[in-house]
Amino acid sequence: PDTAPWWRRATVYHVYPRSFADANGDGIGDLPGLIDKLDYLADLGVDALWISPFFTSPQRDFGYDIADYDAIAPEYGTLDDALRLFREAHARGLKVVLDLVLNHTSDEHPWFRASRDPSGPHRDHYLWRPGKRPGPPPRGTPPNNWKAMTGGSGWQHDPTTDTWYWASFLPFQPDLNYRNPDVRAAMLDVAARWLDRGADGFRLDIFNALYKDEAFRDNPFSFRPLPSERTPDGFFQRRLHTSDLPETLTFARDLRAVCDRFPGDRFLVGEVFGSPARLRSYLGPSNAPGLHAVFLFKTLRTRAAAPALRHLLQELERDFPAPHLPTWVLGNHDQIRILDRLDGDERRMRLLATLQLTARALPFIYYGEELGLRGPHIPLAEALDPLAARYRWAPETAARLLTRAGITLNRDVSRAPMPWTAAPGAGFSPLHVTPWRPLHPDHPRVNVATLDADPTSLLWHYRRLLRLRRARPALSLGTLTLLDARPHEDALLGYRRQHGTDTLDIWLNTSDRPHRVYLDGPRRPLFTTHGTGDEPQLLASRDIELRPWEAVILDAS
Ligand code: TEU
Ligand code: CA
Repeated sequence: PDTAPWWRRATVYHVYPRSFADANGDGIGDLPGLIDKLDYLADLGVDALWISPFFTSPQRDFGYDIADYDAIAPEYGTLDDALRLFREAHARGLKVVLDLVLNHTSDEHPWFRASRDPSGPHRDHYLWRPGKRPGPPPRGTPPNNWKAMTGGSGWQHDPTTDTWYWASFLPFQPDLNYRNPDVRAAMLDVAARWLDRGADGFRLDIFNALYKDEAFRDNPFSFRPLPSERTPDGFFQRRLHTSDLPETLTFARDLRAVCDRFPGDRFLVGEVFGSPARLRSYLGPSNAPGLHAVFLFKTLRTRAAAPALRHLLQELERDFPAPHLPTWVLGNHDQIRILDRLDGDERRMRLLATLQLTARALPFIYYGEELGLRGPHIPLAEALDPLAARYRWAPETAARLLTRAGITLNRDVSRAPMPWTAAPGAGFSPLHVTPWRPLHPDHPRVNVATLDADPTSLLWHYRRLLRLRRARPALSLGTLTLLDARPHEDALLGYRRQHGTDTLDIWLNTSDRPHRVYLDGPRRPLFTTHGTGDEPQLLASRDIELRPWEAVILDAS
């Protein structure tokens, strides 16, 4: 019997609710729209949804600026809709993971409004400090040298009181003060209430920023910041006092304890950045567990070439050995879409998707990835993303270069409406209304209905892989060992997944040439990127020839 918690066998589908499906025709995706599409998601073969924030918010960062953690933004629906979403998802065997933004609230949250009053009871809910030199900038100076994740000083001046508040991300997202026990308790209660309402877990937004140095000491300057510490404006510093404080791990354990009070393996995945050791630390030791998983963003920067992929698998096995489970992300709402990163090369995309869904990892599929959705062209100057607004002055070429380096300035591009049909408007809204952001011009070709009708499509590639993943426990629970790809290790990647008597071999050819793989025993091909799944099974022989850019899954049980 399979006693593993659900998330060990799950594939998670990431929904950006504003862009998924619009039920009431205002051009904005909503919860009733998402509920209408649950059959599609269940049929796709995913096991859980992670939904970007849908709580009450001025939407300046599209929900990552929350003004009420217990209410649903009216454009997305009502609390009843959220409860119905949980029920309908659960009825289809789908878990629902919410996006919990603990680090900061909106500056329109009642706590923050109240905290502007230095003598008010909520003053200490946020990080208010006097400046180093009094007065408004540029003469007055902030309390210390800390930089925001988005570049520039993260201190924001309040002219009425001549004090500064700290904001790790954007100025309208003031950081909460987790050294205040009232804040800790209140935010743990937010989590408990959503778990009680039926949420199966949380994705934790910029979790590593929760605690800041108690003494507000300056961060050290660095000419060589870690990749995760690079900001778009070039002000480099080490986030020694603004990130990854030990207190954050203690909080992770407290949050885990809240989850563990509820039945059904409630799940926590952290958005954290940094070295593997640092990331792993959030999982805690087995006798004092923290988060269940952390995102590993290196999976979305790897090129589709056998040597790099082999190296990545080796790293993941070394850094996150069982019982840890690495995660595998190819894209999210902050990053350029995978197919754009691959310059539209769907062959590479299929190989990466095969790897993502057959490696020893918890995969996260960003909505539209299964269609090969690409980002429409949106000039920086027309972006609604507040991050893009900050860099509106940047020339397009600079923005493109930064994107290549892994810093996406215009996140609108990867948040295009989901194309459902070939009709004008792509079936995103019921009527022919203009969606909140432009559809990709390819939508008459790249949409659910059209790809559903084509058994060779990328959508069917995902469906077939997800079905196999469900049918074969080795693909989720199994160990991973690399297979010997010599003498073609530059072109071929092979690995074995094994769980009990269930054994599968996966081979990828990341080259333009055919390559032969020698097998050490009889194998039955179960899957190939180059087929539809209903062709007669090939007979086992001592070797198999992989066509250019082909991936195969062989039964080695
Ligand atoms: O993102 C945090 C973050 O630092 C990056 O993902 C960043 O947006 C990216 O590097 C820019 O290229 C989280 C959310 O995922 C993001 O959508 C929010 O805007 C942000 O936190 C603030 O809540
Ligand atoms: Ca709507």
